[in-house]
Amino acid sequence: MSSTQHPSHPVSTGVPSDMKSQDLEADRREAGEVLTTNQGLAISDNQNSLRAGARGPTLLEDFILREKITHFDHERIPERVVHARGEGAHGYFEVYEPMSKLTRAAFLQDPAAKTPVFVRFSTVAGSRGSADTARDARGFAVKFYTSEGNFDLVGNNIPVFFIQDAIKFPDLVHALKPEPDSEMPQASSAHDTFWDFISLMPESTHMIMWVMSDRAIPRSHRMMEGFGVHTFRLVNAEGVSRFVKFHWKPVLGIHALAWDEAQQLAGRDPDFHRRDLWEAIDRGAYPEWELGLQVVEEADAEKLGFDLLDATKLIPENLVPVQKIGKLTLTQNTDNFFAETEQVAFHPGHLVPGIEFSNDPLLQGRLFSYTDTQLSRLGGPNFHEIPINRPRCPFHNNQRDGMHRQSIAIGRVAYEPNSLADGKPHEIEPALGGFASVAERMESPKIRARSPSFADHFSQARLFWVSQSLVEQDHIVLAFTFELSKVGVPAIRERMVRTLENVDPVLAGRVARGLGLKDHQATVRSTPLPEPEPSPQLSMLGSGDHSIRTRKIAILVADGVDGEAVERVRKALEAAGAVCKLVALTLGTVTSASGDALSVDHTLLTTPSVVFDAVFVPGGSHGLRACGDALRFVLEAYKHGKAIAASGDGLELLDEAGIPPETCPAGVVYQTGETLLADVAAQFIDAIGAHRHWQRCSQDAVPA
Ligand code: HDE
Repeated sequence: MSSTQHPSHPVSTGVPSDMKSQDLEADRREAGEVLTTNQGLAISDNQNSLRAGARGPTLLEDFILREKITHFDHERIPERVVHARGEGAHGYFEVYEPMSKLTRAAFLQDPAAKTPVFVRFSTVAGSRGSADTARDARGFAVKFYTSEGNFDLVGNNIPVFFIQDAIKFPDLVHALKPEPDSEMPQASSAHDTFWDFISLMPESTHMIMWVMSDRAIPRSHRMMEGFGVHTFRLVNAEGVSRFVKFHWKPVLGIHALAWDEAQQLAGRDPDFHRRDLWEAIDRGAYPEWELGLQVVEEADAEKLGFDLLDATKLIPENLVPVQKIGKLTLTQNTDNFFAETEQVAFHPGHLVPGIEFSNDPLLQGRLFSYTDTQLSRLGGPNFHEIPINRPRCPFHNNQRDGMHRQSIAIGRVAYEPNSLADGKPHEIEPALGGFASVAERMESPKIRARSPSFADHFSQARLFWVSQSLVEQDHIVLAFTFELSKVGVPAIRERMVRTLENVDPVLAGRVARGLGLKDHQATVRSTPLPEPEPSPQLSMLGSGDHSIRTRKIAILVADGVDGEAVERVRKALEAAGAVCKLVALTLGTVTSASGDALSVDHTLLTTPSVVFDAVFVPGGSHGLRACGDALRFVLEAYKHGKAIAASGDGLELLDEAGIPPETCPAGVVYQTGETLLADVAAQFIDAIGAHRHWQRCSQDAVPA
């Protein structure tokens, strides 16, 4: 089979050929016809081990049994110590314009070129099998297979980090992970050790504001931003170096789940984000992000008012705008999760000429950690030969041997300088493509100390708070209240509320009330808190173009349903790019009022409202009114702020669920006597485009 004919990689989709995928072709294995051992011996009986008599003991001689069981016994490798839960996909990156003014990186020069990428999204705290929708930062790691070697942009969906120095990372992670005596709780920061650490580490305040915001419960990985977090450098061919922050901007906008929805999804569909990405790519709705840069001239770095080397700080976009320079498109799911997603090894030190580090002490520590961790995770120093990690460009050096070496290095020369191999492989000067570090002048004492420019821990936490809409602030208050209510030690709860006083007294007061801290007094300050200019880009509200592309809509149906309403509304939604699914009491078909058979996609038994973005209840489906699952379906959709539409007597189901039309709730569309189905569809599309009608979510009285 030729490389372009692999069954899961059709060439007819209009997708440009993915060169990394072609590179992997030699490693793909079809199932084959005859079952053999790993040595190629054909197997005649895969049902019975070799025994001394049918009821006797198994013989040690049974090499077929031993090979099979031994391999099975060693199928697992250590999961990632952080970011264990994740999913990956292939795609490509295109730059819009040559970026030679800023960088000599070859993959950022040619708008006609497509650089293959592999991307892995992850949560941080949970184990490999944990639920996708935990409240957590998300990893956003991109491997670019460039002509000059692999470049890895190993970022998160939050632009800042908890700590300023890598030496605190093991402490942070030990506090966050399940507590070591009980191994509880799984994939959750809502426990004593985490908040003990956070409340004792003021530098974590900015990041914790982000983690308590809806950024930490994305609707989809396709709808979240990515950030390189640290300050990097771009270096051009003249050797001019500038500071840069990397951003990924999702074309579909930035959207979040409701917290109650996220918790339910953890049980109803723990693979929610993985499934969402897989299905979108599978049906050709390729996820896209634009790569953005914030560039700061070295001479201007001091004028920012904070230290660019401090990973707890971001550059507000109203101070330095993000220039979009290219687009990432994911086009292909993996063939094999283990071979690709589990074995991919990212490293912030995988660089190409023209991109460099800064002295951020967090980044500097990461440069050590990522190779080191692969040694225990992937079993030795040859993990770069694993197909998913192998650069696409040639690579030659004199490293030899080690566990699991695949390549067969030819010849007797494995050293440099040499004359026996004509001096090859040899160095190459920077002008011809060799990597050379920026010659930064260093004259400093050897010292263990934090720069005084890292001392302000609250200004940007406050900037984040004041930049949020009221609804987003409400969600932050609720998240703090939720998490701290799960903390058993009162002193930790109180200490955290005191930390929040430094961000905003109203925030601290509301959380204190939520925690039942009746004696809480606002801190008396000699100087008032600063009043930063809000930075609109820090708010998620209003993000995106109100498009409903790729949104999942449930249409609740039962026998007798108004088939015309189903088809007209479905057509309009699908024309706008949404995905519609018919949900009924059982699988099979339902019969419409006019006698047509409509195919059911899901049942109310298996598929709750939390896996959808909106719900349409056409008239005629009377059988649903007596069904508790159907009532719960619409009530939950209502509680979670989702768009709901009803046509004909479909509104009776809503009424039955306690959603009365006369209150005209936001985002609920009813067909009244005069409204045409086309108008219902148009209003419904508008309501879905608003993503969530958050004002409804605060109605605690709704029992869903
Ligand atoms: Fe990581 N991090 N990290 N990290 N990180 C890992 O590397 C580490 C940090 C990030 O999908 C590990 O291969 C240290 C910041 C992502 O495979 C490990 C420090 C950011 C991923 C590691 C940090 C990240 C990791 C575990 C503080 C955002 C998943 C497995 C100095 C910019 C990559 C692995 C994937 C994974 C160490 C802080 C992002 C142990 C020591 C800041 C997206 O090497």
